Amino acid sequence: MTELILALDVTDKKQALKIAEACAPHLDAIKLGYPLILSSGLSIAGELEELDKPLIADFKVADIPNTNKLIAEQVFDAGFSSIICHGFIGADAIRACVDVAADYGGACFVVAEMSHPGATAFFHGGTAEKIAALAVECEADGIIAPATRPERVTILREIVGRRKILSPGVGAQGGDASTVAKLVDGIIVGRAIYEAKDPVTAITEFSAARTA
Ligand code: FNU
Repeated sequence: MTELILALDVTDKKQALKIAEACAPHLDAIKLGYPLILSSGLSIAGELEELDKPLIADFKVADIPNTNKLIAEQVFDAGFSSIICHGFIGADAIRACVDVAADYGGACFVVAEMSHPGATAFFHGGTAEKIAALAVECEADGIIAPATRPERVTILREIVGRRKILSPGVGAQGGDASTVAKLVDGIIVGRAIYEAKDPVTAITEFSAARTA
């Protein structure tokens, strides 16, 4: 079954914890990024750990190898089980994240192609394909590929084989859950769940779309 991952980009800490608690039983993982961590601090990961769901740190790490290593260590020490890094940074800088993830028994996902409209300016023309190949070469656990472009996910799948593909862009960005769920290992959904009147009902719909 394709995993369902909540992007918890809620900047009010209380509200974030409330939504996470209500949604957790229906989720496979929770992804945290700059919006929540900058507003609430990295220690929010420790509080969310109580929900017993894997936590993915979406920092899209994109620095030199040593800095990436230091960032990744902070992330895994805080209780995350996965980290997302950019791919255009090259093999040595990706490997820094992959190695720290492996040391902690965690996972590293590499952004191969982003989901927003402007992403096509740089990721198309062979770049996303090169990054996906690099992710495999660096033994990353998987890639991030856009739910907004299922045809691109199919192309990237040919490159990464059985490595995981996690796909954001479902719902608010226009990606269709049931189309993408057939192509990837995990769909990432943010606003369509946390901005819904009833997030749990919204999750149930996304959950059903995975098997439709
Ligand atoms: P929602 N995200 C994304 N596209 O949307 N990490 C990417 O290419 C990517 C991401 C994240 O639109 C985005 O930052 F690499 O509200 C947000 O946290 O459903 C989530 O995926 C999508 O949120």
